[in-house]
Amino acid sequence: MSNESLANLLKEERRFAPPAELAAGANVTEAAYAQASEDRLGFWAEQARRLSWAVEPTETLDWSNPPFAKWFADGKLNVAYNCVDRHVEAGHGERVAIHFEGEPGDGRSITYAELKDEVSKAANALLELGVRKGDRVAVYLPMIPEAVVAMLACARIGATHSVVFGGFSADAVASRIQDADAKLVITADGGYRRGKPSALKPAIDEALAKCPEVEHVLVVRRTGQETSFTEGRDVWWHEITERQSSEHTPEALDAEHPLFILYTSGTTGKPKGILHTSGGYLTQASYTHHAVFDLKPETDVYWCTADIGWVTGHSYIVYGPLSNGATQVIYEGTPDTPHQGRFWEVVQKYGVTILYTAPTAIRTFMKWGDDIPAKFDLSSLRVLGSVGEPINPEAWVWYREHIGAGRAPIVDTWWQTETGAMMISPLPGVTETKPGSAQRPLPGIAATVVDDNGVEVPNGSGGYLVLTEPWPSMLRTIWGDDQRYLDTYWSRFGHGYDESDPAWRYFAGDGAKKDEDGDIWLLGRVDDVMLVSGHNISTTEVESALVGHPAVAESAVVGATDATTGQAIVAFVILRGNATDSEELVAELRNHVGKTLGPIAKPKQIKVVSELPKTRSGKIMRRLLRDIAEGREVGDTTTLADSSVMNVIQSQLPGGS
Ligand code: 6R9
Repeated sequence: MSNESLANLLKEERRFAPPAELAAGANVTEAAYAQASEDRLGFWAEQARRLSWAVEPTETLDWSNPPFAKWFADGKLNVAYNCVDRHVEAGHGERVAIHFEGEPGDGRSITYAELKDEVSKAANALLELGVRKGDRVAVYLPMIPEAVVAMLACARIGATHSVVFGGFSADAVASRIQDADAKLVITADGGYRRGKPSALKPAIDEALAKCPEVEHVLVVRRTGQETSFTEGRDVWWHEITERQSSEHTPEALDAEHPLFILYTSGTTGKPKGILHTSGGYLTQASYTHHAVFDLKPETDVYWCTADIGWVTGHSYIVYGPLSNGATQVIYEGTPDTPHQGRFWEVVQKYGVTILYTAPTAIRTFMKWGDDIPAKFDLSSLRVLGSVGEPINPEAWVWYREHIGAGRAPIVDTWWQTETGAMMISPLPGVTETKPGSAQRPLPGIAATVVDDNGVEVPNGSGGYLVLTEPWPSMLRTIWGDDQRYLDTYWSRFGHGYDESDPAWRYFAGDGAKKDEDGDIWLLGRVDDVMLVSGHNISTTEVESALVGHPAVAESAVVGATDATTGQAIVAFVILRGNATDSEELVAELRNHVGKTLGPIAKPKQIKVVSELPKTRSGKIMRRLLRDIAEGREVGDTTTLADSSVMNVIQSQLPGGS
């Protein structure tokens, strides 16, 4: 990273100490860092004991064939038992596991005892349909409780689930079903989005024309809309589950038994099926949820707004919270249906104490205005989380002030589908937080920043984020493609690059810097870093500078090929409600970036638009904007949350129709 842009982030001097009361009663204190650094494996062995094992592991890490790890390999457990039955057995059967809030305003609360019955019936239904341990099951559902039940039912019988986000096209679903070789699909007639039923089943019907191996489709009735049914293949979820016994004995599975495959889109190439296994994954998902959110299962009401089709939904709606016996909210729909205060209404209704959401959502709430959250009682909130992208300081401070009443600590959690669980994050009762920084590797996690040659950079410098020790919830491989696993993550630095280097280094693909205290600041995907007249400039920093101007609500920055400077910075901005597009404003924004980051970072062009192309997890697809900036036809849009957005953007640009 160039030094001029680094200097900018170093200017962020605001600091926020943890609230004294939270610190005094925190689940995890400063001592955990020292304990874990003295004996990292002993630390994880202790965290594994937070779970119930059918056979306790005696071995912690087997790293004899790096970078293929085995954690707790001689232990046996059942993940669903850990998430459901053991809480009932401990006398918490009457505790609510899920408060479901449907978009149309319907809902139901499900206790742990009820969840146990539902998961057992679904497990029995899967068995009746011929699904066996080791088979793959694709899940294509809206955000309804059945999504959680379906995943846990798979885990219970040892089937490996592959959840595909409900917004993906038939083609995207088909390629994922084929790659995982799934034998059964669980879907629904539809779900509610933006005030109306939106069909899901037609995409499955279309996809399955190309997937002859799929034997059955289980269909949940959510909307009641007209749905085509293929005799012999399709089965209604309610019909088959109703007649099942609510007794099912969970099988003890090997710690390394495959729990799920989740496809990450990646910027290029075919999606990668990230494989996660059971014991290590659950250990870290469970521990981090307990530590980073300071979860008190008796009193907290937790809400993660992610979709189940994103890794955040897997680890922090299903496995982390349920393994900890949490009470949580699951919300089906969009944040502005039927009104822009819907999230805050939900917080008030259920007394949510811990909220976990994404920077893109926070910036949208900022754009809608401070007066909207102000109408609701948000005083129950005590910890706020952020995930998915670097959070710009502007949004961080707004989140703290307007949602957290200037009191609730923010935990900015860095992790990936591949890491399975959180890796770098403040701890709410320990860390003095800095707006925009994920700060410090969690206890038991080793991460640093290296330069092009893989050498650790000194404090105050930038480079690439690497993970320097294996961790329990790490991906085990890319499904069916060990070589791609090695090439993508382990060949850029360390032993996989240079055999004389004894150390294995996981390359995360993110740019990062260390500040003077050694705290880590994430700078976005390395593929997105721009090279302008020989200077590396991170898209994140230019975007953050633009959003720092009062007229700008959101921005996305790309480097477009330029004959003179190599790459030129092109910015797409969404204005706030009270600002209008004009030449003066564009000039002012360019100057504002110049003043904040230095003249080299001034965008060559600024284009005002009303939408930005995003994945469902809120990540901007810069690749598509680069296509526009370089005048090419727009590439593959199948992983966009809303595929019509690219047409909208193009029609708003000069020469657009
Ligand atoms: C959990 C998740 C992973 C990529 C990751 C990074 C970005 C996620 C972040 C963050 C800065 C954070 N990312 N959290 N960047 N600060 N707190 O998002 O998984 O969808 O696989 O994306 O997201 O670029 O490499 P996934």
